Amino acid sequence: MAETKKLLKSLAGETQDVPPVWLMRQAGRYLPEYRATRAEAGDFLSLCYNSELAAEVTLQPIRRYAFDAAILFADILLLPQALGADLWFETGEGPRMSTITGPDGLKALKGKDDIHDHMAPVYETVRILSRELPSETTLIGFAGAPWTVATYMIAGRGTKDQGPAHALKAEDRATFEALIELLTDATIEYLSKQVEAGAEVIKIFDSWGGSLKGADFDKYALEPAKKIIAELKARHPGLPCIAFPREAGERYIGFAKATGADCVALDNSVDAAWAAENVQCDGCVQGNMAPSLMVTGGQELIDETKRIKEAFSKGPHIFNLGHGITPDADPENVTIMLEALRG
Ligand code: 1CP
Repeated sequence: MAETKKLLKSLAGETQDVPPVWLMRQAGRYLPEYRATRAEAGDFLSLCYNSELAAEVTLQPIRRYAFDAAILFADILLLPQALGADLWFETGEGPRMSTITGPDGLKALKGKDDIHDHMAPVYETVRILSRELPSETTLIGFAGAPWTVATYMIAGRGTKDQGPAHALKAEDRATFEALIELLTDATIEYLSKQVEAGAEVIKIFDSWGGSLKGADFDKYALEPAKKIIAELKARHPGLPCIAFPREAGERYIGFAKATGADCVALDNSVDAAWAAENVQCDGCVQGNMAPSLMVTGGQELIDETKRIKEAFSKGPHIFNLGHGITPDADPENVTIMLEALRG
């Protein structure tokens, strides 16, 4: 069947004069209406598990900007919580979790099929969204990639260099690999339920994928993505999948083919002209404007929007940032970017 939604057309390999557009973290603190709903919910995790309010914040940027896609409002760290890890957010600092430092921590976790009661509110958010979104808007479900989620479970927090996860990999490879395997299998079950609830596309966020090198990148970034995508496509034929191995650099080359992804999301450390030649040659790419331009704006924002659109104009492209929009972004700059892109 020919796709009618703009985002699905690009994912099916179509080149469009004006690419579809959405922004990572498009529902977030830069929007006053998000801050109001978050205050109503109480805190960030309560917002994630309140289906009505999570759907509301997912819809806010669609109403304001008519983006071509909505991304489910949730977080990659809900999955470890569903597996039994403690999770809380320190105000102004970010996530904190119980840590997995050896076989005992791993044994204390639940099994891959034991997550669904905990995740029921997230699936309900997806069902609400698939009813309420405009007919031209595509609904994206997501999860963190096993490696990225593992870095938080092992360190108990966000880290600059993923040191604790690299250390466990070096010192207790059996525990490390068992954790990656559990997360891979649980992610398949989690995403499969999102699709059953109405997600039309799934995205796998490997935000720390770039810190894996050589054979480790193949084993812990590429192979898990390949397994997740293959199993999801077996269960849901034709399901489009976006992979985001952030800061993979040269390893972006061939990543879509090797994993079966329909699209790779590019971070803003790679040049658009280079990526058009070396990555887009295999199919759809997403990205890759620097999030800082949404803070600084001006003529540079307009020029850079047009440059990226032009660089990717000869193949399928989804316009996006190279990473999430930041809380200090000016909502007016999003409008300026959309005008530069859509004309
Ligand atoms: O309101 C707030 O104060 C919380 C800020 C926030 C938001 C808006 C967090 C905490 N998570 C989210 C939502 C979120 N997270 C979405 C929703 C959809 C969207 O609008 O894009 C998604 C897809 C994520 C994914 C996510 N969470 C990633 C992968 C993408 C990325 O940004 O690299 C990661 C690494 C996280 C962990 C996380 N959650 C929140 C924070 C501050 C962090 C980063 C922690 C760190 O390492 O410093």
